Amino acid sequence: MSSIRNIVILTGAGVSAESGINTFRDAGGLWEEHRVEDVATPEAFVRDPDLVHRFYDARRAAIQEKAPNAAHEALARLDAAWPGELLIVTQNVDDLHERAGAKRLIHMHGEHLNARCTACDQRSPWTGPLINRPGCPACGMAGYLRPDVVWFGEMPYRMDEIYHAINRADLFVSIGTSGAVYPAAGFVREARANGARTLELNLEPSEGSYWFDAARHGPATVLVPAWVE
Ligand code: BJW
Repeated sequence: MSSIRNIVILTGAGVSAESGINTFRDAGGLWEEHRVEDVATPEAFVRDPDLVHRFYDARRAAIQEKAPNAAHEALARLDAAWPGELLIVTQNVDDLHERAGAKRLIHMHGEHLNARCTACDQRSPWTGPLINRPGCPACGMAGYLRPDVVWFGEMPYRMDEIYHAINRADLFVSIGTSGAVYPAAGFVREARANGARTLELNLEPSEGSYWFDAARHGPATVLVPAWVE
């Protein structure tokens, strides 16, 4: 890694799988016979908010019992030790990267532990099951609280910062993501176009595996510590 100074690391559900958090598209990744595309949309929330709240309440409760694994911990060590620029961009809404100690981190698809008001957009900490009636702490009774996550058709968070980092990266590493969801699935091409080396660490070849200079396939708790050390 001697010629490498700036690193961007994209993570997906596969990095948390060995902590016991289900991925979206692997076997068992469906929920109550709904595809994620059918519950993770603004239209689904309008159509059946109780269903969407149950989906997120169940996942939020499950996540709080889980702990970071060796992959999260290895990335946190790299973050602490790396002298150059480094950014972990996670698509995950769990908090396992920060619980492992990662600091240079962006949650591009939001965070389970926040709620957001549909009227004023203010974030507030999640404090319990989100009951589907108005009651935003910031704007009073005008807005409904929704999970502070990015659904299909919505703009992922902090995209300017992410593209800025990708455009400066010497190395782009993708860990535990299927490459099925954009814009994250397009980051590897953006990084390549700007001259970065690209590496995939995933259980199996992802949909975009073709775009990476190198790939290692296996469990994240094995591959990530081996790559970091
Ligand atoms: C392991 C492992 C182990 C397992 N070790 N590995 C047609 C073409 C292109 C784009 C579109 C299109 N039609 C619509 C779009 C846009 C749409 C999109 O991408 N749709 C696709 C279905 C095609 N995207 C959007 O709408 C996004 N917004 C947008 O595009 O805005 C406009 C824009 C334009 C330009 C720039 C910027 C913006 C928003 C997408 C929001 C996604 N939201 C979700 C839900 C978040 C909240 C929640 O958590 O509920 O995000 S959907 C879901 O998928 C979640 C994930 O973050 C995301 C990605 O999933 P991930 O992490 O890859 O998980 P899996 O399950 O798919 O894969 C796990 C992988 O791990 C597998 O490969 C396993 O092998 C591996 N694995 N165990 C290592 N132990």
